[in-house]
Amino acid sequence: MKNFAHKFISLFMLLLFINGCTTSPDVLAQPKQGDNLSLFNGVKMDYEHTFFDDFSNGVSKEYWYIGNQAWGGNNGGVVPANVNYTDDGVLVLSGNGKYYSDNDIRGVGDIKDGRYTGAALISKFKVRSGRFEIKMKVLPRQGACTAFWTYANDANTGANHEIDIELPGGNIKRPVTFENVLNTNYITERFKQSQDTSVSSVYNNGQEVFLNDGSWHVFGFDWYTNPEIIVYYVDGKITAISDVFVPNMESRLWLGCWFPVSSAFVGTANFEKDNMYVDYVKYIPFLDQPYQEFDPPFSGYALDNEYPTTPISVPNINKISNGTCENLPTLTVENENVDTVELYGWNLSKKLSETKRLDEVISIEDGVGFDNSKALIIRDDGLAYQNIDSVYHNFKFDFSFYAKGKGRAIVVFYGKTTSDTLDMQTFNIDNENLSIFTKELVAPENCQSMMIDFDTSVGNQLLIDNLSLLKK
Ligand SMILES: [Ca+2]
Ligand SMILES: [Ca+2]
Repeated sequence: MKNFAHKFISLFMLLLFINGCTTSPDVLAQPKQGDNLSLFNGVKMDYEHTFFDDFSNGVSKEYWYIGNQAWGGNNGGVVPANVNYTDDGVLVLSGNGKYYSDNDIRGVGDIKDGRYTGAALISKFKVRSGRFEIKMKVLPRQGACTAFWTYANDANTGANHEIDIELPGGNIKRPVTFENVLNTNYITERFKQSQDTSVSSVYNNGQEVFLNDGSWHVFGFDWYTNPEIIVYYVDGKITAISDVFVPNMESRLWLGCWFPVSSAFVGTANFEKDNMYVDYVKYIPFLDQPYQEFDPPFSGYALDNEYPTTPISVPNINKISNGTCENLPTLTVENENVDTVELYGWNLSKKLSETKRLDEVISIEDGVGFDNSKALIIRDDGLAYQNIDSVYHNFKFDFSFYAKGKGRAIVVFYGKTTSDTLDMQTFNIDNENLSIFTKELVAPENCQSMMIDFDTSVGNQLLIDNLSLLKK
């Protein structure tokens, strides 16, 4: 607690002395994890200088730079092509994962083919002590870091003043999970405090919270410099408090999603494409809080003609990667010893009993699928499956696919590991013409991930195409 308790007691005595017994005790109470957010210690908001952007006019050139730069290595950076907005005022920031294959986005990091590219906005204005808030839907898959942060880096002094909200959590208290949020504040890259909080645990009634549930959540922090304290919150509940390594330099405000591939600190991006959505960003400075004047140096941003100019509609993201099979290349393997190939999200494999080469029991063929497009064909003891991470209790999906021939689709829901099977559902397929199969799926209690698996049997063949798993 450093000397905070000490300062607090002196201040308390002083206020008692000044105000007698009229001071409301909850103003003086030190904030605690799980408390409702309230202003601390009588600090006042500078409402006159409130910043609020609900993105109803798209992405403002007056307020925001659009990031066009990379950091962290082994990724494609953040690029303007991944920034969009809807006509009802939602900022759409896209992330392209490990299985991205559309070839229409170029990376600006050391990976250039569009994989591991995210999106970020950076404030043109400077911020300091105050309340910072964002209402958003996080990018709901592992491997992409959804973040909201203040940042000021002075290469001359080594100062790195930064306050971060990052998702998913689980960086410290493994596993990586959207049940947790990570809150970190820095004054240099080394001097920092990170707190990894299970959000359910801050609710007294023990309600489950999965921050990638597709609902809007409000994330933020109150940054005080006198006394030095940061109060982080989610949906009005305090998730973490820090009174060490509290920044005081003027900073810029950042928001976005990016791919920390080399550190894998938010897991692996085993998906094709997904989005983060932002309803609004709000910043209200605090009055009478000290700060150090600073001009955060900045480079690597979009040109004016790279800002989005036409709204898009909110896409319903297919959790299955390359479900249309259109970008899958022809499968060829060197010899019969190759038993699994990972192809843009598809794990193409064969049972132990199968002695044929993998490319004899699995093929990708043109002209045979939906509307004469490409499809995946499984023969004999071949099998094809995909894993989908971050699927939690009561998540509902519309699952559908086209199939022809004889075989099975099996949906498996897993707990903490893939040896912990919670529920399994089987679709039996036996039809000569391409037919659609649909079902609503609901994730059971304790669920963490799911698998969709297709197989057939010796002497038989199963064709599949247009697979889709849409979260409801
Ligand atoms: Ca909005
Ligand atoms: Ca197809």
